[in-house]
Amino acid sequence: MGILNITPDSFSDGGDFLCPDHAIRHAAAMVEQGAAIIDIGGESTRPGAEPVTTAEEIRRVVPVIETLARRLPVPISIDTSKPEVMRAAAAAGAGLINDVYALRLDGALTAAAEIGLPVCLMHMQGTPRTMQADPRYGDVVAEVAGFLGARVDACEMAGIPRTRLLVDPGFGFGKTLTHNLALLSGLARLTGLGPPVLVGLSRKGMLGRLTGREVGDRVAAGVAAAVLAVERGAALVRTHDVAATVDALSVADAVGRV
Ligand code: 7PM
Repeated sequence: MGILNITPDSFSDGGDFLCPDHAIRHAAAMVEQGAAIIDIGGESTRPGAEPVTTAEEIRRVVPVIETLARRLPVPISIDTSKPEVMRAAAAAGAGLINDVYALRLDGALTAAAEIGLPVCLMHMQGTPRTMQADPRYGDVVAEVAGFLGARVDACEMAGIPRTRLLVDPGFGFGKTLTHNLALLSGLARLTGLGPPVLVGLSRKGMLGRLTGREVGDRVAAGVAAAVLAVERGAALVRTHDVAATVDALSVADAVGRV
């Protein structure tokens, strides 16, 4: 899954793709490099980020989704938590809803059920503004698995079948480095929930903490993390660095098939 941020403040590619033409070229390049899904976000979810209005988020993403859905041979995912944005994105041709709030905002569960698209449910402790202040868990893997299992059940009750869901531990979303490492190490326990597991590790702070590198120099670290995640059962990898990740996962996949 290649990341396309249409925001002026995204932490690793801030503002680069606000211009629709540039965004479309970048998405097409990621598909050529092997991306199977393009994930479009119009609201930054980095720690401390200020929310954008629904109208502004729709204004940013809808024109890009309309164009990409027509031109690209892969599904377009909409990274949003707002029901109105989910509806507008689906009408524009999106094929997947990626929600860091796991459909917990008012109206999101109903909207997603009505829309009928697949949904990625992500774990987050707290809110993007405050989540990194002092995250705490007893057993982080058990708590994340418990949360995701409960959200899968809530979706089913609302009319979204389990077969339409993905789950994601939400690396960096209300987690210390220790929590993130425990989740990566224990990722296989999430596969027991049933839905495919998606991971997003690309360029994140945990990789910076481990390598001492700035956000633009974390490709190797992110690729290593992606391989470890896939070895532990991840089915999808969300990344800024599609070419390098696809190469590494080709090797991991070949070895996994022996
Ligand atoms: C800190 C944390 C900074 C996260 C930036 C981010 C994910 C996502 C994002 C993820 C799914 C980023 C982000 N991360 N959706 N949206 N999983 N499903 O790295 O890990 O782009 S935002």
